Amino acid sequence: MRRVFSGVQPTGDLHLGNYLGAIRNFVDLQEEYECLYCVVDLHAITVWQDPIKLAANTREVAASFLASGIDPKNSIMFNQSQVPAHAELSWILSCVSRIGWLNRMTQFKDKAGKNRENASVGLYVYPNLMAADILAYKASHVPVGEDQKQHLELTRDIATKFNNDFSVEFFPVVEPLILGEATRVMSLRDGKAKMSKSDPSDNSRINLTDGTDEIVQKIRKARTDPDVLPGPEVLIEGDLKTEDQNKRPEAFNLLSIYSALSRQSLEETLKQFQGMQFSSFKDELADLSIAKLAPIGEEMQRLMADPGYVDNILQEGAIRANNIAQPILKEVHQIIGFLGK
Ligand code: AQP
Repeated sequence: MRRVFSGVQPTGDLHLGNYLGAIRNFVDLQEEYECLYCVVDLHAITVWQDPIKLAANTREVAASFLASGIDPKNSIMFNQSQVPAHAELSWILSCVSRIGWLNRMTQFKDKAGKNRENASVGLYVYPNLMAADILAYKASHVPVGEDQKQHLELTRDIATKFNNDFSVEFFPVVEPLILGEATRVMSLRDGKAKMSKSDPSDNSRINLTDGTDEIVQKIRKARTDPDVLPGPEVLIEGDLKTEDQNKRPEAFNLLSIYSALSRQSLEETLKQFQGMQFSSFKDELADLSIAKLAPIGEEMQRLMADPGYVDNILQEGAIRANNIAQPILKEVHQIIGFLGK
């Protein structure tokens, strides 16, 4: 069975990183796999969310799925809290997962920061819930950005331990799908920091709902360096040499974004712009970004103005998702030895 599961948190300000690292790949995979795409609201509340904004952000993520090209008749689109199997299986998997494993998760360290003692327990066990999201559907493939790779490795460890503990071949060992030329889009203000919703600077990211002027301004203001654009000599077997990457992180971030948006290899982009000044390249990047993103932003605005339509799609998706997850959860109960029908 080739089944895809992935999710996006409704934490506001969806950005180009979410699009290139995840949502655009969701669209591409629809033809080949049975796909479930989830607005992971249970994950969102691991840090405080204003209830009114959470509901609006949930619709925004759903609108971004639809506007990017997810077909809700074909793929299953829903919000996580509407399918109880996620929370239930998460508890069971929390009893399989080990504290030592969670202690190694870098995202918790980054998000909890120095205030670790005051972070929610939910933030700490977030990866167990993510494992439950995937395994509740026995998904075989998970498209994500590179930042989620470690959590997926944990999902594999949890699935393997469950199978070993109960001497079954029940959960699949999932494969991450980290696709495209921009699997880790970096901040426009700092080429060493991930483009992120929670960055306080709006200029650090291109939001999917940004208009043409905002896109142009943010790209013009994006941090660069004084040198002209490099050529393909910075590649070794198609990959960027680490020393070059470390020397000019902002330059390569913009070049990777261009490659991903134009669906061409980094090598082709380097050949195209070799020796050019950044000011001219930024004009090209702005034009391309507007051509690719503005129609999505406009369609998102249109959909968000019709919450009833979006809510219906999510509700229907939740029924279909529940129909897949419930029998799997029932089997899990039997394997564990829980009494019941
Ligand atoms: N910068 C990025 N480059 C490539 N992919 C990215 N993703 C996130 N940021 C980038 C991918 O988007 C999907 C959904 O992410 P999420 O919203 O569920 O969680 P996140 O990774 O925590 O996203 P943010 O923007 O960094 O949010 P905050 O600031 O709230 O932590 C995932 O597949 C992710 O890999």
